[in-house]
Formats: sequence, C-alpha cells, structure tokens
Amino acid sequence: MANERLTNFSVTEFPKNRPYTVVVEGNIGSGKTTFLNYFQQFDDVNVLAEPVNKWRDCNGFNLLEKLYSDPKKWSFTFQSYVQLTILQHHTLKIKRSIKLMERSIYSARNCFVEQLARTGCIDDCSVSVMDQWFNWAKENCDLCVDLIVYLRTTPEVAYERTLKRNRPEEQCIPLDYFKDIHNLHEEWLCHKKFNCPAPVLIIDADLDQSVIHEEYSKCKMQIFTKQSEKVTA
Ligand code: TTP
Ligand code: MG
Repeated sequence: MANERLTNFSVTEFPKNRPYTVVVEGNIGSGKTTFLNYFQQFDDVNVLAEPVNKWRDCNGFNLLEKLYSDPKKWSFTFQSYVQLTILQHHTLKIKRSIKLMERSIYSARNCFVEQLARTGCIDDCSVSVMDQWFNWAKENCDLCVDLIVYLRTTPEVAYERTLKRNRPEEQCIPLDYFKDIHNLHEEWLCHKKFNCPAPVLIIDADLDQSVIHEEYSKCKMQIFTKQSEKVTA
C-alpha cells in the first residue's frame, strides 16, 4: 500500500494555493484517531492527529486532568488552550496536497464550549472573550475547511469505548456528558444550528473495529467525490 496516493482516487478539483482540508469530528471515543491513522498510508495526505496530547502536557501541566477535576475553575484555561492548539493545526503550512485534521475550532466552540456554557460551567464573560478570539481568527487566518467527516456514534458506544481505552483523566466522565456532546454534534452537523463551514459526510462509527477498515476504504472514494458533487450541484 506504500506510495498510494489519495489524489489518484479523486474526481474533485483541488484548491490551488492551499491543501484540500478535511476535518474529522465526532464524540469523544468515536474513533477519530483510528480513522486518521488509516489515512497515514497515503503519501499525499498530511495527518494532524491527537491535539489532546498537547492538552495533557502544556509545559508540564495536565490541563485535561485539571478540567475534569474542577470544570468551573479550569474550563476557560482549558478551552483557551484547545482553541490555540487547534488553530495552530488549521494554519500549519504543509507541502502535501491533503490535510486531514482531528477536530476543528468549530467543534471546540459549538460542542464543548457550548456544553460548558449551557451547564453553567463557564461564565458568559469568559465565553465572550473566547468568541472575540474565535472571530478574530476567522477574519485574519485561513481556516478554510473543504469537508467535515462526522463519525456518528450513539453516546453509549462512545462512552464504552472511552472507558475501555482507559485515559486516566476521562474515567470519571458520566454517560450524560457523552449524551450532551452527541446532541451538540447533531445540532451542529445534522440540523445546522451553528456555523457549519463545509459539507458534512456522515459515517456510521458504531460499527465494530473488525469491519471499520473496510468502511474507511469505501469512504476514501466518498470523501473525494463529495466535494465535486457539491460543486456541480
Ligand atoms: P476528542 O477531541 O474527542 O479526542 P479523542 O481522542 O477522545 O477522540 P477519538 O477517540 O475519536 O480519537 O476529546 C479529547 C478530550 O478532550 C476529551 O476528554 C474531551 C476533551 N475536549 C474538551 O473538553 N473540549 C474540547 O473543546 C475538545 C475538542 C475536547
Ligand atoms: Mg483521538
């Protein structure tokens, strides 16, 4: 499979002066990293995975652990850093023609900050500051997204997978939190209640790991025809 190029499958016109950018979204534990790892095999794809590793080590501070231990105290600090690190991925200059990213500043705002705001874990004043940064970034940086791949799971499956993979910080997250984050992904990507910057390709990510690679393989065609369908529509 080495040297295989995803652009060979493509029927879409790639942007001239920036990479074709695909962001992968879905609940915690929905399989975003597994999905991205599958695409590492293609020579023309630059995969930017696991920003969460930075959130667990910001100059030695584990912000993810702080967030879950005291959300009211740490959510602004945590979400500010999330916004910065994802912005760094959005703006990273790469040489390959396709950029595949885990998460975007849109899901950080529309799903996670929104959930914190609705449950009173972050105050309006902090959200306003985050939004000022967010709007500034949108106006002054190239945050173009060509396609959103939504790995749609039921909250129960995402919850079970998260327990199983055993990131220590996440063991205390209740099922209700997964339901909230799931519903916000649905509001955003299916019902378009918030700013949705690109067409959305929905994948059934409840499927078992044993068949998921086959699903990804089918999906590479869909990913790169979706855009052209939209252009010609
Ligand atoms: P995800 O960004 O969903 O990453 P993941 O690696 O858990 O996903 P997958 O299994 O699909 O690869 O979440 C990482 C952790 O960060 C999770 O505990 C939720 C938290 N988080 C926030 O609290 N706020 C945010 O804005 C984001 C993006 C994540
Ligand atoms: Mg991941």
